[in-house]
Amino acid sequence: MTTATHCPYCALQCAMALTPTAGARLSVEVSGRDFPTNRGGLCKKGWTSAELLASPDRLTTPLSRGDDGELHPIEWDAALDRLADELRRLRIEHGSDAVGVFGGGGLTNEKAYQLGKFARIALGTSRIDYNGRFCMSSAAAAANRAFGIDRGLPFPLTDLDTADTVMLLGSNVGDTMPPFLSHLQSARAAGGLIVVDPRRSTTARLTDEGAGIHVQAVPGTDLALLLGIAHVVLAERLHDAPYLEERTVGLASLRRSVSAWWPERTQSVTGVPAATIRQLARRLAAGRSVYILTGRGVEQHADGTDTATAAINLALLLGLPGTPGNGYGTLTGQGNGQGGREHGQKCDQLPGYRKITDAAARAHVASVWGVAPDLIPGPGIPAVQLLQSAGMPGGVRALMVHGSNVVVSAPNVQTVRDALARLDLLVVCDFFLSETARIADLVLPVLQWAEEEGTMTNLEGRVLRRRRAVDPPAGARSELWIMAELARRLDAPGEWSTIPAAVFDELARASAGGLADYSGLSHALLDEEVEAHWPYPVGSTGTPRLFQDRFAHGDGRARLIAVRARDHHEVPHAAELTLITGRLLAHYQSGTQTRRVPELAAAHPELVAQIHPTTAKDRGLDDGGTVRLSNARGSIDARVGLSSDIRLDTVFLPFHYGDERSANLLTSDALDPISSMPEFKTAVVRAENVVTTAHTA
Ligand SMILES: Nc1nc2c(c(=O)[nH]1)N[C@H]1C(S)=C(S)[C@@H](COP(=O)(O)OP(=O)(O)OC[C@H]3O[C@@H](n4cnc5c(=O)[nH]c(N)nc54)[C@H](O)[C@@H]3O)O[C@H]1N2
Ligand SMILES: Nc1nc2c(c(=O)[nH]1)N[C@H]1C(S)=C(S)[C@@H](COP(=O)(O)OP(=O)(O)OC[C@H]3O[C@@H](n4cnc5c(=O)[nH]c(N)nc54)[C@H](O)[C@@H]3O)O[C@H]1N2
Ligand code: SF4
Ligand SMILES: [Mo]
Repeated sequence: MTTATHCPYCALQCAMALTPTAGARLSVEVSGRDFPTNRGGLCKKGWTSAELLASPDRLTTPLSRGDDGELHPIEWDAALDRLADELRRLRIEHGSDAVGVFGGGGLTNEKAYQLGKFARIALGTSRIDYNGRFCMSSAAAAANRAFGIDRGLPFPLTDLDTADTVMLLGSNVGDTMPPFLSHLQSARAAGGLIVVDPRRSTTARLTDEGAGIHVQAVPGTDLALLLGIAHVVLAERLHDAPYLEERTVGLASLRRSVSAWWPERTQSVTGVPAATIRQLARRLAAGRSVYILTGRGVEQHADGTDTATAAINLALLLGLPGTPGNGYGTLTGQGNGQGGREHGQKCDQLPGYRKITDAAARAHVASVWGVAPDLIPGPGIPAVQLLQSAGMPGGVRALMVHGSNVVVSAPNVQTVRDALARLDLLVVCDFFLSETARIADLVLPVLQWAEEEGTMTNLEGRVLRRRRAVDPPAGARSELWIMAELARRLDAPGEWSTIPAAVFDELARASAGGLADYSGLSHALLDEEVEAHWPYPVGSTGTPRLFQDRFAHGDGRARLIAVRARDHHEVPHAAELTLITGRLLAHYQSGTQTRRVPELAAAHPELVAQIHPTTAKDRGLDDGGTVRLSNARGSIDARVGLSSDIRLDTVFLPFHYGDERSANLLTSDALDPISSMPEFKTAVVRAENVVTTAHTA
């Protein structure tokens, strides 16, 4: 029997069908399934996703570090007893906040919800955060302050299908969500695809031959660019005055904040010609159906929230949000990057996208959990600080990791590796021995996507069913079961169901009345394949489009928020380069899954630094040779990949490799003051030739 489900990887959540293959090496075969986001298409990560179900690397028993320093198999009961004892001891000796939890945007809604609840009332800790901090936090913070709500795309993706102008800021969907490209055809045909990226990326190349404009700005100057475009919009009276009057507040201060960003000044900061800046403003204003979309390229900066805010300001000046056929959005990344940020994994949030500091929210959630509101701890600390606090006075002494490979993907990663080494106890739940699992004291093997039931919320805020198609290997356990078993051993209050549909029902009740209201949904309803965009309160049929009548602030109006371009923490001098980091088509995130798929590993077997031929020549670097990239934080050797698609002052590394090939050895942990997003996208590095025979032999 064929099972209808969705891809395990990114937020596009392409629909797929899994068909059992009797006797074959793989237990199921993948085919694309028609669905609005992917129209039957899949990228090669999706096509090959089932390979990992039968991977020889699969963990099938808990592993515990012995006195010899090695990981050894251990029975489940013994593992959980030992873990519960340790957690209890740490709590008694050092207080509840000595135990931390690190979640992931790949977890189903059910697991993300249960993890937030587990941290707060089974462990009693405030110290929970998750890898979405590295991903969606700046865009979320910007949307919350401008619109009063954060749903990545406040409209269905198919709305783009008739657009004549789409501006992609720091997003390379051509590699990161290939089936997305079908939604850009209309804008390309109208000559209106605008891509802002320091690289001529796969997506930027789609602007060739009259299909649009590639804006190859200096990395990290997007905020200035957006202020410059807004300046032209106002100076040339291209703004939508009636919309601004009726639907927004803050125009006067916004006007002042962009007044000094005339095109020539903007050019001097961004490297974008003044004429192009004027052309962009005019094109955006002239479009009939216009969308502005941001990706990690502009958000993963120490000024990411202000940059996303500047993009929203521009969209508001043009009257896009909430106007039919127009819009602003951010492209959520992980499979459940949207749902993962709504149900309580964030250090300051409770389910339903509620604030943990809001007394009424606490009372509501406490009543669903069956505890007194006082039992729910206050706000914790965001991801980077949480990780770096490990083993420090007042920091966590134990950490439970569910769905992240932090020793590869966290910024300035050597500090995180050092911090985790100081822990009394590191527990990693995973299905592979990721780089983080490798250094754990206890590894608990969990289920993969096609082995469990659940729900995911895609980049459009659409809630989807993930379905079980194969039996898990004996020895692996569901995370709901692990949490229930630990909760029982810790004498935790409340109910701890192991049935995903039941946990969903509880989540739905906990979310009722919140911004992300799922209360009208259930697994049974979702099984009917209804189009379920949240908010979906009881009695409604969901909300495909937000903001049509009002924004989510009390007065119904959006906020224009004046933001300022700041100097960067690090500026390249003389021969230094700006390192930017990002993704390749064939690999996913820290690479722990995709590096285990032979076809994907073969596509990018080693770390390659993309560098301009002229830049390389100046440094004596040859194509295929080895470059050493270094700064005060670390040093990496990479294969040289010459390409005139990148700026002369910039070098690009993917972050999909572990250990000494981790791009994050070089990235900065400078944080955005509002979102706590780290500066993943720009770091200053030196680049030198390394004479080695290893690569060339
Ligand atoms: N193949 C693949 N697909 C994925 C993922 C994956 O790991 N692999 N991960 C998923 C996840 S979690 C996410 S968050 C999304 C991310 O999806 P994207 O946001 O598309 O991914 P990135 O490659 O991180 O960054 C996009 C682009 O930003 C550019 N960039 C870097 N610095 C700057 C800058 O200062 N300004 C501007 N304007 N651009 C800059 C890079 O050159 C890059 O082309 O992808 C999802 N899809
Ligand atoms: N330099 C640089 N660094 C970056 C970025 C960048 O652009 N540049 N991007 C950042 C972004 S946007 C993101 S989202 C992060 C992602 O980086 P990570 O958080 O490291 O993400 P993954 O590599 O997907 O790690 C997920 C881990 O959880 C496991 N896993 C998958 N599903 C489940 C599950 O259901 N339960 C459990 N327990 N485990 C599961 C996988 O096997 C894997 O080991 O990286 C960030 N780091
Ligand atoms: S685009 Fe994303 S969801 Fe679609 S097949 Fe590829 S990884 Fe899976
Ligand atoms: Mo992400």
